[in-house]
Amino acid sequence: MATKFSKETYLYWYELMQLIRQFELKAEEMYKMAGKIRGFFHAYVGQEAIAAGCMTATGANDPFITAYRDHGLGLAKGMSANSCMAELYGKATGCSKGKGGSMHFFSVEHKFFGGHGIVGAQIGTGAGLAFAEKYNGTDNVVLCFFGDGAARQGMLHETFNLAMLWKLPVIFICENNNYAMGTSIERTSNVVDIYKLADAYDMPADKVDGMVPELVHEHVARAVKRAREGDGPTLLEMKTYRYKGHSISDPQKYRSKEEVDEYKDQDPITKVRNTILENNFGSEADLKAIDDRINQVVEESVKFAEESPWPAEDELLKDVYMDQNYVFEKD
Ligand SMILES: Cc1ncc(C[n+]2csc(CCOP(=O)(O)OP(=O)(O)O)c2C)c(N)n1
Repeated sequence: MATKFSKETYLYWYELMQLIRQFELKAEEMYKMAGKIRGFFHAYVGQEAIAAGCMTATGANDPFITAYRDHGLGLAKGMSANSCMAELYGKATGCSKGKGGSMHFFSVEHKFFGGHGIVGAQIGTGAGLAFAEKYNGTDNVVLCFFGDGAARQGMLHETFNLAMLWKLPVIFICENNNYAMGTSIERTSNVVDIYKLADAYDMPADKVDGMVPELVHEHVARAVKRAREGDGPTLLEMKTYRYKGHSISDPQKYRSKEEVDEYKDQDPITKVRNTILENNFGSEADLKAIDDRINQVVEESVKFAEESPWPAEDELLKDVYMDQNYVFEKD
């Protein structure tokens, strides 16, 4: 069967998705079994096809911004596994100097603008990044990711309105994994097709199978073209699923094992792997070589994190925003 995408694209997708998956599984192990990582931890496992398709449809200069489920997109943008694992460990060599942790990956160099803990806040900030790109006369397009839960925040509506009015170069990507913590999408609104929210602002929108990197790429590429041509934003609702709980401490009583298995049957890594083999884009041995390489990168990141120093004491208040005229401050 002929494919629309090249051998190189499939091999890139496979390697990136494996990197994200193996990084997350290793980090979870270091959290749960070894007790090396503390605090919040939200895994991207299951959602990798979105990162893969978005990467091949954009360029290195196109900024990404997301919520706290940020490990996968940070790695996709090219942040090193070392700097990401060290951040989870809270070490000085982490991408946020060990002071952000899981929810606050950040790298200006890689155009990855976080990592945000306030649900929906990054929707407005993402439009702000797009405003800056337009103001500076670049042709960069911002990819602004948020969950189905965040779609219920008022911030989305104010942002959609201004982004359309000002034709900002931004693509709003709702990673609809069906749950906001333990609350299913049906329990949050009568409108369960999130892409329809764009109608109120005349914003082009579409629903995409987020388990299929080919479809993610095609839709994002189309939206990127529109944005680069000055035609403004697009909303893409990507239907996906997280195999793990909302966070590492989620007992997952709100869903059945059968439901999780249903999505695991559509696993994008397995599907891309099969496409590579069926089209002779690579052999079993080639794929094993990729798996081994990823394994080495991830193991090395653990070693790097373990051997890295803790942040120095004088780092404690550096880069921390403090309002000097804080009204409630007592002296
Ligand atoms: C403003 C705000 N309200 C509530 C929370 C608590 N909270 C953290 S994650 C979350 C669920 C968000 O779900 P969704 O946007 O679908 O993202 P997902 O976790 O599925 O990626 C909530 C309510 C928060 N962090 N910020």
